[in-house]
Formats: sequence, C-alpha cells, structure tokens
Amino acid sequence: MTVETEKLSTLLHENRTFPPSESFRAQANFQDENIYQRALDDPETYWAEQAGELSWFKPFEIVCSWQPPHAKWFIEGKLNAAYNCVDRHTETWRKNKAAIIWEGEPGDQRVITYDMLRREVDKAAHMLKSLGVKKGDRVTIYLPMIPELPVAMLACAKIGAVHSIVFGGFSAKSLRERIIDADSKILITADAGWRRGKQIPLKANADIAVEETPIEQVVVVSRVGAESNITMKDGRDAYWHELIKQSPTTPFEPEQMDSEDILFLLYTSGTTGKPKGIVHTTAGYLTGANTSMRTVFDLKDSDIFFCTADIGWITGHTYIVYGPLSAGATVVMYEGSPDYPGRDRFWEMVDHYGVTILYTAPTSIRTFMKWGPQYLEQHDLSSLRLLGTVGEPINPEAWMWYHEHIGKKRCPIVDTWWQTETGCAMIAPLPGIVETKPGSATRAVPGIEIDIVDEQGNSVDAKDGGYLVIKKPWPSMLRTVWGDDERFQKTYFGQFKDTYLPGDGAHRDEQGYIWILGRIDDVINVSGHRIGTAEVESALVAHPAVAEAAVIGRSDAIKGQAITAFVSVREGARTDDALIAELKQSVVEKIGAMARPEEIIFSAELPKTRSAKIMRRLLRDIAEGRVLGDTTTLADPTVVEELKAQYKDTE
Ligand code: 6R9
Repeated sequence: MTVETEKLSTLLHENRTFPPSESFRAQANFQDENIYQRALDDPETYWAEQAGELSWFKPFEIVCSWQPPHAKWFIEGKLNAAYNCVDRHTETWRKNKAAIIWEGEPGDQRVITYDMLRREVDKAAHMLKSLGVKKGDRVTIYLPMIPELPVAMLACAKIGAVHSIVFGGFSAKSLRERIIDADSKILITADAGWRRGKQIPLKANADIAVEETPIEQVVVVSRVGAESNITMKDGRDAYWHELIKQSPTTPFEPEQMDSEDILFLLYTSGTTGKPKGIVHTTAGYLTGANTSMRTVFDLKDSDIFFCTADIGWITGHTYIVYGPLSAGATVVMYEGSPDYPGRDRFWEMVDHYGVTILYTAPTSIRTFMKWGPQYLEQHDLSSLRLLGTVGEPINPEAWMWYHEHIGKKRCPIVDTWWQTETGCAMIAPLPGIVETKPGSATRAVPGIEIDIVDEQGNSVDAKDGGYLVIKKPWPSMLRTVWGDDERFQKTYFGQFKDTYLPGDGAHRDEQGYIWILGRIDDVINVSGHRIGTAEVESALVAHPAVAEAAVIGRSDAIKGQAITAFVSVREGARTDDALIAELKQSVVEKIGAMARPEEIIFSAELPKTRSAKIMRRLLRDIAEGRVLGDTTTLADPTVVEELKAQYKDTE
C-alpha cells in the first residue's frame, strides 16, 4: 500500500491543540466525555436512542441484524423521510420557521418556511404520482441548486420513490450511464443553471442523455427562462410549473416505508470505470444524518446552517437536506459560484442571513486564502459560532487560516471524515468535548468503531500508517451497490473479514488522534470530488488518436490533487496543442468539467512492470518532480528518462 511517508512526517510535527472554549462547552449539546464509552459499550442502545429522535408510524422491534456484510437496522419499523423532514415540524411551533433560505446566483432570493415546504413537496408528490411514479421507482434528478431540487427529493421520499441525483456538472454521457444503470423512467431537469453569470445547458445535455434509455418522461423546471433556446419533445417533455398547476392542493398522504426500504441511490467513483450506485435506506440513513446534526454540528433551533456543497454530492444530500431538515433547522442554500459577482459572496451571505454554522471544503478555504482576507474584512462574521470542513484532508495552514480569519479564533472547527458510502460523518470531534488539532479529524464519533490496520488486518502501532477500517456496522452504512452486490462485497468487505474498508490510508498519533492520509486506491480527489483514474483513462482512450493512457493525481496547492494524463498516441497521430485541447474537451464531454486533466503528457511508451502493470507511482513521482525511486522492476528504463524530459517541456 502507498502510505505517503513524506506527508506523515510533516503531520507528525503538528502539535498545536485547541480545546473548546469554556463558553462553547457550556452551551454545547454534548459536554460529557462518557457518551463515547457508553456508545462503545452498547452501540445498539445508543443508536436506538438516536433513532428515537425520529417520528415513526410504527416503532422498530430489532435494532440491528448483522449478517456480514449485510446489515439491517431498525427492523419492523415504519416511517417516512419526508414526513420527518417536513410535515412533523408543521405540527409544532416550527410551522412558520424558515426551512430553506435560498439565494440564486443572480441575486434572487426565496425563503421557504416548513409549512410552505410541505405544500410544495405535496404538490410535487401529487405531480409525480400523476405521472405514474410508484413506490420503489427510480427518479433521476439533474438540477441546479434551486429549491425545486430539495422539493423533488422530498417528493420522491414522500411517495416512496428512490431518487438518484446526478450533479449538474456531469456531462450528458455520465448522466446517461446513471439513468441506464438505475433504470429510471423519469428525469427531472431544468432548462439551464447559472454559473458565474453563464448558463449551463442542462436540458440540452439531458436531451442527448435520454436517447435510447428507459426515460419516458422529462420534467423541466424553468430556471433561467430559456424557453426559446430549448426544445421540448412532444409527449415526453413537460414543464414543472405547468404540471404543478394541475396538482391538487390537498395534503399528500406519506407512504409508510419500511426502515430498510431504499431512500436513494447516489453514484460515486471507484477503481473501475463504472460508477457505483450507492444504496441508502430510509431509517438508518436518516438516523445517522439526524444524529450528526446534534452531535458533530451541535445544532440548536436558533442556528442558521450553511453548507456550501452541491446537493448533487453526498455532503449536500446529508447536510443541506436530510440532516438539517429532519432536525428542524434553517438552512442557507446557494445556487452559484463563491466569486460571483465578487469574491465576498459567501461572506455577504453569512453577514446578511446571520449564518451561525458554516460547512465547507478545504479546497474552498485554500482558494479564500489565495484571494486574501480583505474580502472577509468587508463583512460582519460575528454570527458564526462553529465551522466545519469535509471532502479531503485539510492541511494545517488552511485549518489555521479558517480558524483565524473566518472563525476569528472563536469558533471550534469540526473536520469531518466520511464518504458517500458512510452516509454521515464518521470521524469528527464533538465540538464541546474534543480538543482539536489542525489537520486531524480527531476521533470516531460515538457509536462508530474504527481501527488502523496492516495488510493482515492487525492494528498498527501509533505513528505507523495503515488502512483505515470500520469494525462494526452503523445505521447509515451503504447497504449494497445497486445491481451489483458482488461488487459491494468485494470492494468494501473483500479485504478484511466482516470489516468495512473505506479505501483511505490513516495513522494515529500518540494521543490516539486520527490523521487521514488520502486514498490508497486509484481514486483521485480533485477539489473534494472523487474521480476514478479508470474513468478518465477510458474517456481518453475513446479518442481515435490515443493508444493508451495512464492518469494520476498529483498534488495541487488549491485543489488538493490535479489530474495529469500520460498518453501514448497511435502511429502517425500528431502530438500537438490541438490534440491536447481535443483530449481535454473529450474528458469534459464524457465525464464533466471537474475531470478535465490539468496537463497531458505525450509519451511513446508508458512505464510498465514486467507483468505489464502501468507504474502509476512512478508517474506520480515524475509529475510531482520527485527523485525517482526504485525503477528496477521497469520493463524498459529508458521510458522514464523520456517521460521526465517531456514533463519538463510542459512546465
Ligand atoms: C463526504 C465526502 C469520500 C472521500 C474519502 C476521503 C475523502 C472526505 C475527508 C476526507 C480527509 C476529511 N475525505 N472527508 N479526507 N479528511 N475530512 O467527501 O464523500 O465524495 O464519497 O468522498 O473523500 O478520501 O474516502 P465522497
């Protein structure tokens, strides 16, 4: 395995510590360290208590059944996720509390109270029903960050349909693959979305994507008013607002879902070219999402919670929609780019709406650092009381900058390690209890048992790197990979018996703090987005000029990692700037802009071992300008010299 020793030694020198302030601790939801021991001694009782925070139509009878690698939680229980996120709050004083404060990129705003949200969700549920959507059907959603997105998700949840959201930055081809894999008959999209003042042509992408797929109906939200620029296909396409007009205004009776009924699919990248449809179920996922709002985010009814992720990723699913809304919070949701029209857009929103909890990614923090603190100084950020980060390891400098310039040394920082597969935060401090260290996600949350092990599955000593593993099942764990249980078993439980393997390297320091070192497989993390090397490679190889391609992630100061592609072309193909531009464009078209290679290096041969495996490590060394390690296993050592020379030319 590739435990990056260089990174390890820098991290080990980090010994600044930040205990929670007395005033934070005194108001925290959890102040007693015993919660960890209690949950460890009896996780089932702990999770049953947490599940008790949800509203159930029928209480569960068995907390957990674990037949490795398959878990079931809260067996015999009946509930509805949309009822928990919306309806139940309208039966309390929260009825007129703001559920979603939404801001569009052009500056348009909407405040949606819980009661208004209930009405919107119910109308959308009636609409879906009238289109023939039934319990268990998959609905693909390809929308920008507009209120119709959470409304559509919750409408699916209300009728028991399974949503599969595809991030609006994905290409037509990626959308198509996901539609086919999920076997969806219906797609909800928009005419276009706004990004840095430009329109992103979602409907045009959708038109290409749905050809020769099971999609029978396309519902189109009019976001930018581009009616004249899009084509609506008769009998297939209809506008959301026109369909909604025909919906009854009567309440929609929530479907009584079994705890283990599927709530959603969300596709994520793995080591092969084919994305995995991660399956999350109703009760377990919602319990995890809801619990972490109260524990990790110390949520209070007075909080204004701003998660800057897109709902197209798991962070947005859990921390814009299901977590905060199930807990009755007010969330801020923003459609566009942080630098539009100015680089102070987030700070203007924090100031304007009085945001109390901000949850963002290390890549954004590094971008703010690069821009400089002057954009923050123009605004009053004194409403902030807690900060969070997610998506990739945060480097200590970025952590300190977040602490000093955004948190004004007042706000605890919760560095939350988790994955699409885990559903909610797994390693993160409880901010009223745990002393934090810049760059460490600290320790597993209560109810989660982790370890760091070697190849044989034995715990490693402090300071040694190893595989991060999760030893016991937890409520919000993925249940399977959609349509491919074998892949689920192999990927996550194939290495160690009955133990979940997330695919990250980690080490523990002498105090037991966890330091995540990054992926140990062929997954690249660009700005917190998971991209499989195999996906980018197959996009490149699809080009007629390309014979072979190898893709690696090299370290990048802002994005965490950037994609470098090494390409060998077919006989006679030209290796010029035009081909580079074409290849980059072809990756954008096949996957999406976030997968665009930063640089493409042509090489007559790729370095291979004698067993014909491409030596990615070596390519990473070249791209990162390191002295090359052992190349004795290389079939043809001259390849490396040539590649090094080529790489220098591109710099
Ligand atoms: C939530 C999310 C998961 C991968 C994960 C890891 C990396 C996420 C992190 C982190 C270090 C953190 N990751 N949070 N690494 N510290 N706080 O990002 O899900 O898109 O599935 O990515 O992201 O490598 O395995 P997802």
